[in-house]
Amino acid sequence: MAYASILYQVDQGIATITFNRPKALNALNQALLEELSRGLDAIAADEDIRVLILTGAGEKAFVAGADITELATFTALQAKVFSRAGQAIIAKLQELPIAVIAAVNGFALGGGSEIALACDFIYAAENAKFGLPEITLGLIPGFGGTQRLPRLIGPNRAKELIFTGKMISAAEAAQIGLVNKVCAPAALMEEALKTARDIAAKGRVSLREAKQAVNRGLNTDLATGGSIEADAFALTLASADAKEGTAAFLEKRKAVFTGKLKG
Ligand code: CO8
Repeated sequence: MAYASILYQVDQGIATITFNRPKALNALNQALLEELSRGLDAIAADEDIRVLILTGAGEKAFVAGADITELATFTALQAKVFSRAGQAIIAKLQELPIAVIAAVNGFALGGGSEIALACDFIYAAENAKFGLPEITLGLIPGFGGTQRLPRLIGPNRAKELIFTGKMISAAEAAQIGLVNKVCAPAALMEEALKTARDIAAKGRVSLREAKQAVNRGLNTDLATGGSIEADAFALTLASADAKEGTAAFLEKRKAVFTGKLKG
């Protein structure tokens, strides 16, 4: 399957999608979003993939937002279609039953921040910059930023960023809980890969269920969340990986997870 605006690689259960329009700071146009959607479908269909890492080509940007050149030509209806399509693709990213790490290697602005926000967690290079600058264009975030950012960092901090459109550094982003780890630019991918390898060695079923329990629980009350967790716990207990994990502990050996759905 050919891609032009992204690079798609899979190695030992770890997929990497690299946004690849470095001359436009990897800005999101319709063609790139369509390729991202196809890449996510390919990942969802491959049972061997346990982790996805998203990053940007070049040294300057993860994604500098929606492509403003294209955006400026849209009618209101086209903008709505583009926004809904982007939201659907970002929801697909968030709901992948595997771990998704954003390795933010430079500007993550507007739609770029919104993609990073839909990942399970973010590692950032020291030179990374985050922001939702849409208000400086007379717009508002359209790919879920007004919803995911307040859930992650709280409404007051989110409103300050959305109302001012200002950019924050990787260090500030780590301080407010937007970023898990800040790395030297040259070490970013290796740090993301190290964590990806650690996660990829775990059971596929327990990874999927843990992710779903966190994500679904966040959208409900604590009691309902507890019930979601108990169902997911029971399901994992019945899995081949749980049999292997508990047996390996009792036999004092390292578990080898297969991710099998039966047996
Ligand atoms: N779209 C298109 N081209 C871009 C974008 C972009 N978002 N960002 C950068 N570029 C291009 C520049 O035009 C420039 O091209 P050229 O070399 O041909 O002139 C090239 O990339 C390099 O950029 P700069 O020369 O500007 O580089 P600087 O280092 O001086 O500045 C910045 C870097 C600060 C990142 C600056 O480029 C910038 O402010 N970019 C725009 C950031 C922005 O406002 N992003 C938000 C866009 S809106 C959005 O994301 C909404 C998402 C939801 C959409 C909902 C749909 C309706």
